[in-house]
Amino acid sequence: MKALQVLLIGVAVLLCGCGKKSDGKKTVVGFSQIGAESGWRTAETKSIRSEAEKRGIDLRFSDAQQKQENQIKALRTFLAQNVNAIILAPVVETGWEPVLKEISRAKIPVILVDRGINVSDESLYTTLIASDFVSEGRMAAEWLGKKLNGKGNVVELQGTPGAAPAIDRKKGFEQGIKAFPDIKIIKSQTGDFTRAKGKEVMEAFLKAEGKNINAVYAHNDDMALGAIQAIEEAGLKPGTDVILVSIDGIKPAFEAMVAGKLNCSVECNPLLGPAAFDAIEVVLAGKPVPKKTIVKDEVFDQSVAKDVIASRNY
Ligand code: GYE
Repeated sequence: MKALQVLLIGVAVLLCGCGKKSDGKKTVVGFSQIGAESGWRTAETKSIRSEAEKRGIDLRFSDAQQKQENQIKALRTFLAQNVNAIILAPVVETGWEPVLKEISRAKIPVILVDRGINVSDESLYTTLIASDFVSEGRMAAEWLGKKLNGKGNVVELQGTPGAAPAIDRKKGFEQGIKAFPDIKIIKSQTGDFTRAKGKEVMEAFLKAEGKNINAVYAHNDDMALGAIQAIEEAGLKPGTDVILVSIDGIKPAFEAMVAGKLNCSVECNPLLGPAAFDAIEVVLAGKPVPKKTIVKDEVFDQSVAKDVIASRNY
């Protein structure tokens, strides 16, 4: 960065007083993260942490190890600490109303990132910043339908039960695949968004169905990468004998595409830090924010992987 640019940014930071409240104290934000189950999630955590640091925000980070009860505990701790705002990446869609009611009574804004929730009263959260998971599932189905020339047997590796991206990516894929009546989903099971579980479930699928399986649809890249290992260990060629499509677009997925083992990945952008803190600044300034911000995603397959891999940021 050139000296002038650095100077200008410095002046801008001083003028807007980012990260500081009017009393001169640092803005305190609690972030309840799901865990570290996937490359996507690690990238999201990094994005939120580094954006907080950049803006001089005091970030209280809590890792829930995939458990909703841990997230609820973390939210109550943030409430007791009287933080200025909360960022919540909710592991599942339901069960949030009691704790969100407590937070809402204290008038602490809640920014939902990456996953949505199911509440009867939408005023219990301030805003949601996420991708359109139904559309991601549909894009995966359209791509796969064409790749299989409209015919074949698919096995599905689902994300965490009850999680918005698992529910919606399943729904979107089922909608999209209807356009190809000769494509059947012959098995569908959760692999919990992890590589280890993806491998384990794929091993069971291969045992039961063997060469009957023409393709894998995985709700995230990590499970597809696990499935690739299982396919190789079964003596088959991933990417050729078995076609694989997944979602996220993390760097290791691009590497697998370049190696010819993964066929397609539908992007889901995890770099939500800047948008989350922009929303917090607007809300804390007393201004309105949109209820929902949808992050735009693209489809990448083997034909473009090599050209774009260097420009991938996560
Ligand atoms: O696709 C998956 C992760 O909530 C959108 O969670 C996120 C999903 C992501 O574990 O890899």
